[in-house]
Amino acid sequence: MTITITAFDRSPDGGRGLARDTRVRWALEEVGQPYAVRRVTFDALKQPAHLALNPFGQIPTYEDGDLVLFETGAIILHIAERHAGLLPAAADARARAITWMFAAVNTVEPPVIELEIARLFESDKPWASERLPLVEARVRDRLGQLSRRLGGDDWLDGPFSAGDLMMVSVLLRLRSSGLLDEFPSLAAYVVRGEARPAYARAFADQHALNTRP
Ligand code: GTB
Repeated sequence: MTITITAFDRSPDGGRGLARDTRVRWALEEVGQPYAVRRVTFDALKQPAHLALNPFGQIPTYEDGDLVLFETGAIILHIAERHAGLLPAAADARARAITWMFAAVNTVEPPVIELEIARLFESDKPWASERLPLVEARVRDRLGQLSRRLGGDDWLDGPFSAGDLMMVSVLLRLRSSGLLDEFPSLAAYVVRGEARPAYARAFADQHALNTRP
């Protein structure tokens, strides 16, 4: 049975890899699982056929036979649990890697999204110049905490894991803000993630889709 994921018919980022299908592609590439991509327009996202897959009308979704999943955290955990390569075998190390997955989506990504919203959608508001520094400060707090934990290590807890895949994916969303460069060890961590052949393949595939004529 072929795994099928959904992605934007055309991502608004023009192929910069910021839409969340990229992290699922990356996980599938890491574990060597082939997959198909079904493109979904913004209109189709909110139609019954897609809402049956994801009640929130979003991409990405994941289908494998009768199994339908949404939420990238759940999708990547599922992939990592079923295929070798993204989670350590030892129970405690595995639990810690999963902890980092949750930390990425629950603790680091929320202020990152707040910053995107402040920059992209609120910059014309009369209170924007007061709010933006507050949001940036919350992102800096998280980056400082994360960089202190990473220290001089390559990855968050031993070998590369699904926790790193998720954390790097979240941090990539910050690159255009310049904030990541204030934390050189995190900037280097992200570059290490991007240098993985599986990431390069995932990025190239979504880029080809989003830059096609
Ligand atoms: N919590 C969910 C998950 O992790 O799967 C969030 C899924 C989600 O936010 N999906 C977005 C979506 O479908 C695409 S990734 N949005 C359409 C909608 O809600 O109607 C977020 C995203 C979108 C676009 C860019 N970009 O163009 O730069 C970056 C990130």
